[in-house]
Amino acid sequence: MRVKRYIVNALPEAVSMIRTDLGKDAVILETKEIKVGGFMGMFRKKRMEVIAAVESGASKQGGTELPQRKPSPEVNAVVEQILQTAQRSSAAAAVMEPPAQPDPPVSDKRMEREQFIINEIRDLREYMVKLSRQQSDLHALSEPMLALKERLQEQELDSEWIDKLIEALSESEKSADRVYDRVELWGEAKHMLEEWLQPYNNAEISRDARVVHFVGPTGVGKTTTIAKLAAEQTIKRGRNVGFITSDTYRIAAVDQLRTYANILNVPLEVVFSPMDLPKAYKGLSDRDLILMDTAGRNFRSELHVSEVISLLQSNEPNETVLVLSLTGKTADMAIIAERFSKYGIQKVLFTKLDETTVYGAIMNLILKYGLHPTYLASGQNVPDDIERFKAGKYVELLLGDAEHE
Ligand SMILES: Nc1nc2c(ncn2[C@@H]2O[C@H](COP(=O)(O)OP(=O)(O)OP(=O)(O)O)[C@@H](O)[C@H]2O)c(=O)[nH]1
Ligand SMILES: [Mg+2]
Repeated sequence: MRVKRYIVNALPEAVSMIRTDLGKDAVILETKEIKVGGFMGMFRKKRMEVIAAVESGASKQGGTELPQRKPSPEVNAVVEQILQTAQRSSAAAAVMEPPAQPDPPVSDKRMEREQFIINEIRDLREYMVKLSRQQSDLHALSEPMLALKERLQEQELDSEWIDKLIEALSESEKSADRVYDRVELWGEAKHMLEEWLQPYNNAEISRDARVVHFVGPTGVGKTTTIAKLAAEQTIKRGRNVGFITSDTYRIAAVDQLRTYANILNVPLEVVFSPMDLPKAYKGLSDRDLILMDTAGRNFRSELHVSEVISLLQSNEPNETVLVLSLTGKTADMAIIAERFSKYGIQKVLFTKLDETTVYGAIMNLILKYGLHPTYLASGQNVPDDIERFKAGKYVELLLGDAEHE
């Protein structure tokens, strides 16, 4: 395709030049009023800038020829659309007039201006390609499929998983040779998401672990959760639980856990540094399960992460659970999950389910970092407000009600 630019007094003048230069198949892409010449911004004359193009085989005289570009087939299709639209709108202007004088030689300034126009045209092409892709995607999706996509976007599920799910559902519709209604689509989506989460379903505190460390950002509910789990493990599993806390950072943090320890009748050891750990373990040698509390810190900082990791030493079978609050931002949770997953942490526990209606972060972290969710905490009541993570129940929360979304 050849593209040329003309500066003329009026459109008919350009039309005749275009006809002469580019032939009868040329079309006008853009017309714009511009001001040229003058002195200190005054006495500038009004002129018209006309951009015209032709597919091939045009004459080479006149106008300013812009560099050739080799568009992709998709771009060609979009450009074809632009050309047709421009052809329709400029049809009225396509009258033959005697050829006028060619433009003056190209100056540096003009070259710059031309480059600017080339860039503008390229941006327009890219935008049109993007737009046409989006349009065709939207046209391809049924109303229930669009509603599902919107629901999952509201749930802040990563677009990677949304696209994957929509693609799988479209495939399923194709093989069923029909379009699902909302209830069917939600049912199928639930089935697929549960399958994705199957490897992560029903994880809990490992029965083999004798020491379980809890780490996580400030105020997410580590200490409260430890108290809930101590009650669960004592009552449901009949295990003798002991507490260690290394949270000597915050005033009254030890007292908080000590209060729970007294209520639950669980012994507590306090450690100030990794050197105190052997003594603490010795003091709890009769316990089946030791739950260790740590100080909440800003774990966006690598230094704080390595500090807390240095405290998680044990010769006994042990595991570490990352505690995250669902009231946190997904992007911030992802940074923290990434920091800790580098140290081999595989389990995560989500709190404050009761304070949000947006659940996508759970799935994002599970699928992206391979973290196994253990429990969902949903309130401040110790020991009641906690339950094991179940994929089916979680997917129901994520999808919501088919009829109401
Ligand atoms: N709504 C709600 N509140 C919770 C939940 N879990 C804990 N909390 C509350 O969150 C606040 C902080 O809880 P903590 O257990 O002290 O949190 P932490 O992670 O130990 O805090 P630091 O040790 O300071 O980092 C308290 O008011 C808890 O009652 C939950 O699942 N839902
Ligand atoms: Mg605490």
